[in-house]
Amino acid sequence: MENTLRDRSSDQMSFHVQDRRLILAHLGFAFIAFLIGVVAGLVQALQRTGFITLPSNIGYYQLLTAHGVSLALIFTTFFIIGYLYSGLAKTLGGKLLPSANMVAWIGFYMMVIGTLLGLMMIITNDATVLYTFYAPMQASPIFYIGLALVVVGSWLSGIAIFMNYHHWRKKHPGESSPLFAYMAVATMVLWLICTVGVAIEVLFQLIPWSLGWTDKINVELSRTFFWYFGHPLVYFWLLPAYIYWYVQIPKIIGGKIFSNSLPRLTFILFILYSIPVGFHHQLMEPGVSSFWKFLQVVLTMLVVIPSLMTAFALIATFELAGRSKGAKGLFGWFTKLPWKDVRFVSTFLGMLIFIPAGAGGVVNASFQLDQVVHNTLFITGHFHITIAAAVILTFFAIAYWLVPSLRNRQLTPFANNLGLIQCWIWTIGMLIMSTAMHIVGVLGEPRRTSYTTYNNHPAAEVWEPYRLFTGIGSIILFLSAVLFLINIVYLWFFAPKAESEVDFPIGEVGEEQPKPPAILERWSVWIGITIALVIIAYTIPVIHMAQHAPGSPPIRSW
Ligand code: HAS
Ligand code: CU
Repeated sequence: MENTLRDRSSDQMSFHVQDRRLILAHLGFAFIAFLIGVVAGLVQALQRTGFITLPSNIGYYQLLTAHGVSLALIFTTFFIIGYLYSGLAKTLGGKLLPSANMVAWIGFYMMVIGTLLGLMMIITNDATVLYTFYAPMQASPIFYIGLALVVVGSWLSGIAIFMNYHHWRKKHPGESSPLFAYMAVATMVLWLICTVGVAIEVLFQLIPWSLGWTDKINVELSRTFFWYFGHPLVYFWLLPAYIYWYVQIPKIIGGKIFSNSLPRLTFILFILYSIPVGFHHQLMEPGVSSFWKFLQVVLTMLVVIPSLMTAFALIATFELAGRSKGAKGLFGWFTKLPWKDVRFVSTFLGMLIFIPAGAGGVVNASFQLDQVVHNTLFITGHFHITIAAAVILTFFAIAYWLVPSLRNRQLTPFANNLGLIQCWIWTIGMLIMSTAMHIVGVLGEPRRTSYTTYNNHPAAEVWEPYRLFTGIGSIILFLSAVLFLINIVYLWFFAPKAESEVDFPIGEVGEEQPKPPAILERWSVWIGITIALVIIAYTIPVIHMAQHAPGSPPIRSW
């Protein structure tokens, strides 16, 4: 009986049972990391703003590491990979390749083991090195080995995605691939090229040094390898959100995808320009001549262009959708958007916040302005309104339909309304917290510091009111995170079963749109140009650093 039920329901399911398990495993693990990350985030924020004092056996920097690693590195990676698999299964024929599923599972388990090793070291206070794990602070080798496992596991996920795509293309010669699949492949191409940097840092510098095989580490070189990875990392977070904005939001708002070529070109530009720009995180560092910094600043400004293309394409999509529903006047389309649908509203709030977030990014990237904001809370504010607002609000929106869709349940009006409340609370909390961080950063408050009044120095006294707002914002955010998790538990286990196939919104391209140029699908060309740009932007400064930067012995700063 049980079996027949399962067979019958799996026919109606929107996903094949093997795919469902794989994707749910990724999402489930991501939500656990989210829970750990937001708890650590709240406690750390309350300490930092002076609201509470921590017990002597828990350190501020330890919590900050747990917060950054669980949310920025682990939650994102698992969620993104799960989401990409889901879209691939949907758009490449309804089912993932069984051989690719095998690879995907191996990748999943490697990432899980790596995460557990890393978290264990953070809990035992042997890896209090923050999410950027800068040398010469030295963590336990187990922490770095854990990181290496996560990276290599994610490569297998990339390979699984490429296998599905390759299989589809072989079966459909001459056709251009479905937009979702194309964008998923582009995201993973970016990821595989950029993670080479962190893999070199971890395998050839951090692990041998932490095992005591080498006494010193070339700090400047390690930071360079890190940021070669660290900047495209932020686009690895952003691009899945863009996939949703380009491919799925049009369907949700009852419109059409604006163009079949523009999103592809956007993603190609991200691959080209997001990688040779890591120096914009190192503008204030010695050991890199200003010519190379300037070159990478120019490339950084170029990587802003695909985001501006996205902004205009989205507004056009909204307007066309509104007009097709009879909207009149310059802004009539605005009223035709689905303001009660959490799948749209949460995303739209993210888009709105991304406008000042992007402007802040341009401030950071401007050589001189970065001197004012570097290493201040302005940067912390910047990355909270990018990753922790624009991206995460989109991920909330995705989770709200993807979880019930995978569990064959309904996104009920109750869950939708709870989701609306939750995403608005998140937005308000984030605006309070991040605005305060941006302002107090310009007033000079450093980032990555535990609570201190600097001996009641007058320069620090002006920061007090902003600390209050930061603390209040973080409490509001935590409340929203709890609501999100409650809603996810409801959608996962308790929401009523769906009677028919659950909606997985995939937009259609307008009929009048031409077929995308074939060159956009010639990956070797784009990967080749990317490698050339990387070589131009990095070779000379890296050789210079390898020859001249002094080494440092390990430091335990906590
Ligand atoms: Fe950044 C530091 C520059 C984007 C994340 N960034 C960070 C760090 C993180 C991060 C985590 O140049 C800190 C790392 C650390 O720990 O030290 N960032 C940029 C630039 C962009 C940018 C130029 N960052 C992001 C994104 C992130 C992210 C995205 C995460 C997801 N960032 C920097 C620099 C630093 C930095 C320096 C180092 C600073 C330092 O000193 O340490 C650009 O990509 C931004 C382009 C975006 C736009 C916005 C387009 C708007 C859109 C929305 C459209 C809205 C619609 C709604 C459709 C140009 C697409 C409209 C509706 C209506 C009705 C109007
Ligand atoms: Cu960057």
